[in-house]
Amino acid sequence: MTSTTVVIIPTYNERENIATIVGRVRRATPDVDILVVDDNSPDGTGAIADDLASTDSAIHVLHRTGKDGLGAAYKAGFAWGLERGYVRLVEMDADGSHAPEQLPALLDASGRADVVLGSRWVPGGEVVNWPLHRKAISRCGSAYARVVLGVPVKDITGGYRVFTADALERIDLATVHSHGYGFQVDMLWHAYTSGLRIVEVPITFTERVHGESKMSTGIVVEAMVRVTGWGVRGLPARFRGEPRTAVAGTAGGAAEELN
Ligand SMILES: Nc1nc2c(ncn2[C@@H]2O[C@H](COP(=O)(O)OP(=O)(O)OP(=O)(O)O)[C@@H](O)[C@H]2O)c(=O)[nH]1
Ligand SMILES: [Mg+2]
Repeated sequence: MTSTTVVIIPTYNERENIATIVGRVRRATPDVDILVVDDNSPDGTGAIADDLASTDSAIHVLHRTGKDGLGAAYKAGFAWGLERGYVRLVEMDADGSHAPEQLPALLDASGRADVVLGSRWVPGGEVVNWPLHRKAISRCGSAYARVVLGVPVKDITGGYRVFTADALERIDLATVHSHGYGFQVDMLWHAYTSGLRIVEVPITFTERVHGESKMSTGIVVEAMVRVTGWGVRGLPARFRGEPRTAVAGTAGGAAEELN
């Protein structure tokens, strides 16, 4: 292995997207490896990923036996990457919502942070092709989690992130239990309470064009219930005023201490 960074792309029925996203990552960041984590997609995504890997040694595929949720896929991908000694591990969706062309800015910011969040809701960030109600749900979800958990970041639910290996080792992944949408909030909550330095970098998020969304009301409700539970459990520590570190910044901009 020569690369120190791996982009982990979880897939479930992403046949129409997988080759495009892998190609874009390779072009945007030629020095970075890719791990596709496929949950035995019925549409054959895993076989397409195998074909891509057979002609490019930077591309790897982890096959899992069945659909087990985004969180489980990422945890398996993180374990794979940590075992192999990568120092930066990136989360990216397969559906084109996260532009690989913006990855260099995120990687750049990871030089001064433990966790970099690609953020839709900081100045310079934006969302393309989302109806107003979807923007409202996402912003309200982030705002709710921010207030209930006391985590001072704008985009708590986003899934375009860079973790250092050290950060993942400090987060006890075995204690991150959420499977679905809540996984991203859960990871951030763990990162924050572990005292990790968190930076937000603006991204342009584009709604998927091909394939089906795996978002459901159940996933959103799971996330809300869990967030409320963590918030209640975290209250004593907040009242005691226990210090936590979080840093927010923008691409190229100076990091700003938030608390
Ligand atoms: N391996 C694996 N990947 C999954 C699973 N659920 C979702 N994914 C992948 O995780 C990424 C994000 O899922 P999306 O369906 O795009 O969820 P979303 O971004 O919240 O919703 P939309 O963009 O509206 O579709 C995509 O690459 C999916 O293929 C799963 O159970 N297992
Ligand atoms: Mg998506």
